Amino acid sequence: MPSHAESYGLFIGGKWIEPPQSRRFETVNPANRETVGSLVQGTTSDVDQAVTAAQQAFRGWKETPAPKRGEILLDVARLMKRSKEDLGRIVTREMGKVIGEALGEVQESIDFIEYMAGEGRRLFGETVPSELRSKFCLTVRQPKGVVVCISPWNFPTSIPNWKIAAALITGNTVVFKPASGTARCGAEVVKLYEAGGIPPGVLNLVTGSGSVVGNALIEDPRVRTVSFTGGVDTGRDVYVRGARGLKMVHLELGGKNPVILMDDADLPLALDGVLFGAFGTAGQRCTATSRLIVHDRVYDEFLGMLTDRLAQFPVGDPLDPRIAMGPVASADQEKKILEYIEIGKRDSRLRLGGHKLTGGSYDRGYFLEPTIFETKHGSRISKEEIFGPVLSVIRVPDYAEAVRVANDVEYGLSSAIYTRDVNRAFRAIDDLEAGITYINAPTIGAEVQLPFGGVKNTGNGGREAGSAAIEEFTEIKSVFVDFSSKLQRAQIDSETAA
Ligand code: UN1
Repeated sequence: MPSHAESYGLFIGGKWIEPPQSRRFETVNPANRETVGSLVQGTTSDVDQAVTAAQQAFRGWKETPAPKRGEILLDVARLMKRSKEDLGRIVTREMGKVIGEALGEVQESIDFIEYMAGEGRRLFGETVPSELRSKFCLTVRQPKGVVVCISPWNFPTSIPNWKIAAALITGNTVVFKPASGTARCGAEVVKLYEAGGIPPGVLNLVTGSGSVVGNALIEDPRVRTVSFTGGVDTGRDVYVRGARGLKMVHLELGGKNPVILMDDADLPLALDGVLFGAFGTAGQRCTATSRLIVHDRVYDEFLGMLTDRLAQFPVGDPLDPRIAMGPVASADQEKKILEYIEIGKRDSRLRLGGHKLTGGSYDRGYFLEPTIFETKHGSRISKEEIFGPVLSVIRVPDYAEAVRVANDVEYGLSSAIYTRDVNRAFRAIDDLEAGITYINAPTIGAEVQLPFGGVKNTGNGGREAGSAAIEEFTEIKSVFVDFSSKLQRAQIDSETAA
């Protein structure tokens, strides 16, 4: 797996192909603007071929026993372990997150693929009693068919794997479209599945724009399920397009994740958590801590601790293991975050940071200062997703107000509370409107064996990862086996059956 700029075709029907007259696009390292990958700008005809290949491969893959499908996934995981360092470096070079986090992300991919391989020997259904004698009732899980996976740039290997491994173990075939900005990572993931022995057509890759490739995939009538992670506006559009075809559309969208810091919290512990939650991945996680809701009694002390530590927060080359925060992922990201910083300056108090970093090697990339605003609940920066290293700090008088503020946003992905009061911690599990709640830990860092997703505008009610991943990609069939050798009519004969 070389680390210089590399060129990829599309992967359709088990072959890497270069469509005639195809145009290409390049991905760029946000730390220094070097070219990282060259990929095909897919067209609607490429989409058509990929869906055809996936459809043709479906029956064979569905009929492959699930434990055998799991063995292939285990081989993919084994290969990924072997190339973890190389893949991690590509993640860092293409996306900009620091190398430790990139390796963590690749590990998350490996963990999930292994977890799903094990599912090949479970895929549990239910057995349920019948109201009639000599009758047996059960459910079985069946694949949906051709599944489309559209993934974002912020977790360019693990989010694709959350989708692909779950879709494959359950017997679906896949067409995968990675975010264009990190499409090389997507292609590298597909290469590992190819090397692990995935049969032709079972996993296909079409790179290119959302407006051409993404929309054509979502609208193809042969596709029954779309799994999408990305921004809320795009997600809404994906949902509407899918709805026209009555498709199952799985959405993982934004967040405005709060950490509540109570007056009895372990402040040094919370400090480490808030720094990691807010500035890890330069704040570009759906789960990033973007609001810190602090009890009045510890507000000044904690803000002092936070700004002291951030004054020595190393921002720079993300391949250097001493660096805590790399660049933001692209010029577009930088522009949007700087716009939010300007919005914040109008109605909030800029406490730290707020600038683009310049001089020396900073000039080659998209480096921003970690930024802290003191704001009031209701300001735009306190409510809108910024997706960058910008933390809004809000002072509250008590727990009740902290929860009110935490919940009064359109999203509900992750949430956290720091407190030593066990009753309050359990109360918060009940009170916080979010798909994920952490007690005495930051809002980021979900583990793969638990469901992942959120409430309100974070999605449309589904979850991925954990046991929920199986729900996402299967249809449930209810089966009634009558071994009485006579007609037994449910609801009518149940009283008299013998
Ligand atoms: C995301 O930000 O879209 O919980 C996914 C976490 C990671 C996954 C984040 N395991 O922060």
